[in-house]
Amino acid sequence: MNTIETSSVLYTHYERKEGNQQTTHYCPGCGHGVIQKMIASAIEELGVQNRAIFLSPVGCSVFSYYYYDTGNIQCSHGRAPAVGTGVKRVLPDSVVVCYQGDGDLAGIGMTEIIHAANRGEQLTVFFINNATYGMTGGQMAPTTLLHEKTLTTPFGRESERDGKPLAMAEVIASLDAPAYVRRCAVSSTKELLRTREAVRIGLKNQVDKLGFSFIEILSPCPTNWKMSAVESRNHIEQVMKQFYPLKTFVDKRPENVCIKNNSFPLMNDDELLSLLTGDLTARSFESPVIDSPKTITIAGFGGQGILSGGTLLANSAMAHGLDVSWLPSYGPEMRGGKASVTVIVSDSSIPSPLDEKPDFLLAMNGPSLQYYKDKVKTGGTIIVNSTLVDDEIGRDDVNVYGIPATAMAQEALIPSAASVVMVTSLAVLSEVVSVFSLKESLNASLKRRELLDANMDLMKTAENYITSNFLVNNYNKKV
Ligand SMILES: Cc1ncc(C[n+]2csc(CCOP(=O)(O)OP(=O)(O)O)c2C)c(N)n1
Ligand code: SF4
Repeated sequence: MNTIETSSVLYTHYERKEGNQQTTHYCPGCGHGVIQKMIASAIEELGVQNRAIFLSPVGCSVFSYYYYDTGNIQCSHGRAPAVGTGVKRVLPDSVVVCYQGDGDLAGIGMTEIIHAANRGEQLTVFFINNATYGMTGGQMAPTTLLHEKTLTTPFGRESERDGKPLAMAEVIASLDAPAYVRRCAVSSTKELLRTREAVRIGLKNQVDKLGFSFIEILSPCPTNWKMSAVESRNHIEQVMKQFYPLKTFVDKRPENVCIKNNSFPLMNDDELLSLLTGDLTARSFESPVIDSPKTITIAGFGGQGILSGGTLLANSAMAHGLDVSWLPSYGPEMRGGKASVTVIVSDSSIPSPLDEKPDFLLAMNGPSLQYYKDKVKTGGTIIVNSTLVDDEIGRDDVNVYGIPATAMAQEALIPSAASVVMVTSLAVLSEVVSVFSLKESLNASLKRRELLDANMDLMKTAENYITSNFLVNNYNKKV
């Protein structure tokens, strides 16, 4: 019988989750898991487990120390090259693995990485470029492609407003000190084999005290790209690789000729636009009357589309020309953990995104209702997902409405769209945004176009339900 064994550098049991100690916390199809396995195997092959120190970043890979049976340090956001510099100078025989995402390395940590590379520190840096802030729900990263839609660029990244994508391997290769700079991908078997080779070379360079090695790896984030695992690998092959060419930029190993390529063969806006589809034009609508800022909290568990519901609401309010803040709160898991988002909409500037007393609570499950119900302002509104919530509210100073959001979304075969039902209900019951602008915003920003019709139908169903149950000749009827 064939068995697939993991590396001995990885723990056999991950202590983090009782009852689920054999799987990592990464989403299916994520690149982090396969890359981390390659790094572990290379450490094992090089026989340096007892000298290896893994520097975990802030980002989806924050929990790497639960997986690597090596020395471990969890660094502040973006600071792995600075921490690594300190470790390496105190322990010159250690083998330091800096593992960083694009938000971590090319965003908040840009200073640290440039100076460590420029000093030629004896480090191996793995730069996982998934072109998004994965852990925080898919905001634009410095590496996000032009015209790519993200949570913070719902109509696509624009160079005039957001700058062009940062090609980090080219930037690092423009410095004199680095010993090895290469860009790889984990998008096909062929590229996986090349990446495995690059990972091994990068770590061996450190063992041989050859200098600073930088390996950028194009890596899928199916969850935030809103693609299947296969689609996200194709996206790397067909779109990302054209902007981020896979090549060795610098290789100063004695057996190799030094290759240095400072040209930037990047695509221009039009070339990129031709690769990406979608309506990029933001629309504006007549503004609803908002006499004072309104705070809406949507709360439930990960997987109910909480953050997307908040985004839809925020985009829609922006399309009305209103000022908006969007503040998510969730655990590191993308599925199952507590999740909430607070959106504030206002016709004047919003001094702070923090408001613990919402005007509207959209409670997607029982625990979130219990947690937030007493925080809702007097005169405010609570809309509950009546499929999952039948708890007593215990307040007579707020308006309460119920709608079977989960059941409706399941019936429409888009179970993760329960929040769309809730947000539509809010639009029907309040002046915060209009159902029309919700629909237009969804149309403009939905990446999975094949689900557009089902979402539109679901909104209509929710609108009809609220209108017929609560508004037609019966305004005060509540649950
Ligand atoms: C100082 C600080 N700023 C911001 C954050 C919020 N934050 C957590 S992870 C993250 C981005 C991570 O993105 P990336 O580095 O690309 O890694 P990924 O999650 O995609 O693997 C941000 C901004 C934080 N935790 N600490
Ligand atoms: S959100 Fe993206 S980067 Fe994070 S674990 Fe999931 S697929 Fe991976």
